[in-house]
Amino acid sequence: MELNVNQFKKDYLRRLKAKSGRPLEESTVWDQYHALGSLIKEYMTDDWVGTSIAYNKLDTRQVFYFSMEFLTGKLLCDYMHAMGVFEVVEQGLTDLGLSLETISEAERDQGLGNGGLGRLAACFMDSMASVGIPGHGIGIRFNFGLFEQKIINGYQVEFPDRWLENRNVWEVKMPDKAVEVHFGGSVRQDYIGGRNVFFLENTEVVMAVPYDTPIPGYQNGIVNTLRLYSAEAKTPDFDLAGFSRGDYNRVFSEKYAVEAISQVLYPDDAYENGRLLRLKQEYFFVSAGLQGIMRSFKRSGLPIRDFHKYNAIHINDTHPALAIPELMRLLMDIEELNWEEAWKITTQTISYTNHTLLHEAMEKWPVDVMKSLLPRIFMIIEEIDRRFNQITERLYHQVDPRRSQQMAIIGDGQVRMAHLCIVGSHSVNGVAKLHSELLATKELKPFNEFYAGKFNNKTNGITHRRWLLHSNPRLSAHITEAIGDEWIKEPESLGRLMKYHSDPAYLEKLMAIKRANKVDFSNYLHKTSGVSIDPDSIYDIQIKRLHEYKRQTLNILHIMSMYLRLKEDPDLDLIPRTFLFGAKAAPGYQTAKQTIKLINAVGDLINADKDVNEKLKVVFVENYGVTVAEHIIPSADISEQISTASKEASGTGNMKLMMNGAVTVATLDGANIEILEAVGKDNIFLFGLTAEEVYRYTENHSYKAFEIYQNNPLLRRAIDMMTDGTLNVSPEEFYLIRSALLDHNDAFFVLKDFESYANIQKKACEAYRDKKRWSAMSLVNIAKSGIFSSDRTIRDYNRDIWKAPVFETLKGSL
Ligand code: 8GP
Repeated sequence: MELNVNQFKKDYLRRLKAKSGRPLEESTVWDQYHALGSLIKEYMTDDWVGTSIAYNKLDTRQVFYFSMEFLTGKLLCDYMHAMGVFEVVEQGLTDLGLSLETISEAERDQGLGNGGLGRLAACFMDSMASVGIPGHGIGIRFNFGLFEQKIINGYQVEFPDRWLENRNVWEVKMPDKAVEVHFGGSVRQDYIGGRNVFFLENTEVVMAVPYDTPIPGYQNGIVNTLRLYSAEAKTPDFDLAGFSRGDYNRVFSEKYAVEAISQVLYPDDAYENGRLLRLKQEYFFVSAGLQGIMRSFKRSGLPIRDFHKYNAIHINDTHPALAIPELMRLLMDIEELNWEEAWKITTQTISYTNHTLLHEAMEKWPVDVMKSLLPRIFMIIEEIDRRFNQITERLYHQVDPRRSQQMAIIGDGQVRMAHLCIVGSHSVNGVAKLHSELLATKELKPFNEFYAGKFNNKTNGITHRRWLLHSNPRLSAHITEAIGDEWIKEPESLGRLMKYHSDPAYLEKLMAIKRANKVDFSNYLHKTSGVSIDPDSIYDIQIKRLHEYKRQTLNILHIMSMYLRLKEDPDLDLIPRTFLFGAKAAPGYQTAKQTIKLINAVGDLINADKDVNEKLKVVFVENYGVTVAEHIIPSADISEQISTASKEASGTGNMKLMMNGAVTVATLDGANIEILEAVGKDNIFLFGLTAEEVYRYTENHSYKAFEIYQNNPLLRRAIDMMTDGTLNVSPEEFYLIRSALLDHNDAFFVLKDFESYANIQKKACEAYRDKKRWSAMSLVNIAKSGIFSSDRTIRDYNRDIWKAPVFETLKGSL
C-alpha cells in the first residue's frame, strides 16, 4: 500500500490517543503496540473485505485448511512486510522517539500449536495468501495455547499460556456467523417421502463463535482468513433464574463445561491423547467449519451437487477426520442427497495429510465413546466401514483373508481415524519423500495397493518471509544486494547466490553477518536469562520438541563424552563450542522430562568446571517457541537433525536452519534426505543407520544395545555418569533414560549410532576450522534452500490436489 512517513505518524498518534486515552508521552509499551496493531489491521481492511467479495463474485474454488493447531507466533512485523510498510513505519516510530523492536516485543506469541504440524499450518497460511490461492484456515481459538515452560532447578515446570489476557488485536469476532454444534443425544429414524430421515434429539448444544484473523499475502493485495472457533454456552449469559434461586454451582458448571471445549490445547506432540474432551474439540471445530462453508456456499445459489467443484477441504493429520462423516451428514440429513451422491461429493472435496509413522501417534477412538458422544456421526462411520469392507472382502477373501480386517475402519472396538481419512478422501500425502515412500510401501501398503494413485508426496516447506526476510534482516540485505529482491517472491532464485560460491569478499561478509547475529543472540540470551555465551564459539543447535525419537539423548551423551575426554586431556585441541538446546516436553512424558533435567545437570557440571568451560558450554534455552526460534536460528552454525532414521516424517527446523546458513549434522531421515540432494554430500554431515537398516534391525530383533554399552568404554562411562555421582543428582534421577537405553534395548538406536555421530562431529569441527570452506558450505545451504519454501509446497498441493485458481492480485476484479 502507499503510505508515507508523515501520514503514518499522523494516523498513529491519533490512533494511540483514541485507543489508550493518553498522549504519547504517558503511553505504555502495551498501548503503543495495541495502537500500532490496530492501525496496521485497519490498513489491511479494504483488501481483506475486497478479497472476500472478489472470491464470492468470481465463484472461485476455495481451499479450507482444517487444522487443530496453528502455531502462528507474532504477527505485527510479518504483516508490515506483507503490506510493504515496514520501513515507513519503522522510520515513523523512530521519528516519534519510539522503537519498533520494543513495541513488537509487547505482542504475545499466538502459540496455538505443539510443534511441526502446527507451525506448518501457519507457514501454509502465509504461502497460500502470498502465492495467490484462495485458501483459509479453520481451527480452534484456544484460550490457553501451549504451556509456558520455566526451568526451575533444572526441571521443566509448566505454566498456563495466557495469550489472550490483554486481548488479541488481530481478531474480529463474528457473532452473526456463530453456528450450533450438537453432542450426545439420540438418533430418531423416520421414513418420509420414500427415504430414511434421521433426526438428532436431546442433544447438548454448544455455540461455535468464529473469530477471524486476516492473512495478508506478500504485497499482492490479497488477504485470506484464518477462522478460529470459540465455544460458548447457548444462552448468551447464564441461567439467570437458576442463579437467582442460589443455584450458583450448577449454573456455572454448565457454562464452564461448554466453554472447556476451546479452553486449552492438548500439549502432546506426535502422541495420541485419547481423552473425551479432545474428541469433543475435534468434532466441534470440524462441524462448525463445515456448517460455515455450507452456509456461504448455499448463499451463492450454486447447486449443492457442485459443492466439490467450489470447495477443497484439506485435513491436517487425523484430528479433523470427522469432517468426512460430518460432511456426509450435512449432505444427506440436511441437503437430502442420497448416500452415493453425498459420498462422491465428500471424497472429491476432502484430502488428507499424514504427519507421522509413529504408532503411538495414530488416533483411535473407542467405539462406545464415539457412539455416545456423536451417535449420528458414528452411524455414518459404521456405514462407510460396512461398504468398504464389502469391497475388500470380495477382493481379498481368497488371497489374504486377514487383509480386509486389517484395512477396516472399525476394528478391535476402535475407530481408526487414519483409515477413515484414507477411505474418505481423494488424496493422501506424506510430508517428505522418504516418509511418503514408507507410508506407501510399509505402514499403509494395503491401502496404496487398493487405491492406485491416491498416495502422493508433498515435501514440507517453511515461509522464507518469516524465517529469513523478517528474522534475519542482515542476511536478507546481503542476499538482495547480490541478486536483487526477486527471491522474496520467487525463493528458488536464491540459487543465483551460487555464483558467489568462490567469491572471498562475499563469503567474508557472510561470515561477518553470522558473527553479528551470534552477538545479537548472545545479548538476547543474556537479557532474557542472564546466561553469557561466547560468539566466537561454534553455536551448535538442537531446537525441537523433546522426544526420544529426536534423540536429544544422543546429543547430550556425546557432550558428556567430550567432557570426559577433556577432563583426561585438558589440552585437547577443540574449537570452543556452545551447545544450545530448546525443547518442550509433553507434561506427562516422563522420559522426555528427565532428558531436560539431564541436559541441565550436564550444563551445570560443565559450565562450572574451569578445566573444560573455555571449550564447552551447554545451555538450555527456556520456553522454546516461534519467537525464541526467530532469535536463535540466524545465529546457528551447526543444525542438529539427528532423529532415528524413519522416525521423523519431515522436520521443518532443518529447513529454517539451512536457509540461515547453518550446516546440518544429519541422519538420513525425513527431509534431511532432500536437503542432502539439494546441497550435495560435501555440504552436509551425514551419519548413522539408514531407514532400511532400522527396519531390518527392528524386524529381525538382531540389535543388542547392551553389547555396545559393554564394548565402547567412552560411551559406557558417559552413560554411567548419569548414576555414578558425577552429576549433582540422586542415582535414580535418570532411571527412565538409562533403562530405555539398556533394559529395553534402546528402541531409537542411540547407542548404535553413537560412534558414527562422534566421528561426524569431529569432521564438522575440522571443517569449521577452515573458514573458507565453512563459509562456502554455508552459502551453498542458503542458495539451495529455495525449494524448501512453503510457497513451493503450496504450489505443489494446489497443482496436484486442490486445483484452485491462482491470482497474481485481486486488484481490478471488483
Ligand atoms: C510432525 C512431524 O513429526 C515432523 O517431522 C513434520 O515436519 C511435521 O509434523 C510437519 O509435517 N508431526 C506431528 O507433529 C504429529 O504427527 N503430530 C500429531 C498428529 C500426531
